[in-house]
Amino acid sequence: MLLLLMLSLTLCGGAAEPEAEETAEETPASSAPMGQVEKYVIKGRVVGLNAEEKTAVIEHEEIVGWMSAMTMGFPIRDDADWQKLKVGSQIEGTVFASDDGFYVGEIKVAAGSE
Ligand SMILES: [Cu+2]
Repeated sequence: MLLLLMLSLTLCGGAAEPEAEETAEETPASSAPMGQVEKYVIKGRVVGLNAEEKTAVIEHEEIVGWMSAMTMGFPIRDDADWQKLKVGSQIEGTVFASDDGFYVGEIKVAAGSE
């Protein structure tokens, strides 16, 4: 004998969530060439360095227009930039983002955290 107990829970209250006012993202009418590079200001602290990959793990503040605050790895292309970095460095730089990926350049290390 088989006893099937079906418990159906419906948690749908039907109350519509207030819709967040969305600011429509306006894409410039096809005037942007492919492979366009976007630039964003990044501020944060270096919490890890991977010399093999030449990536820095940066605990970054919100990158306005791109992403919220988090800790993540960023490729560093410039040797001059790379040599400035130490774990613990407080940095400010520019994220260059394109269809090919992203990297951090134009790095400035805050005085006292070199
Ligand atoms: Cu991030």
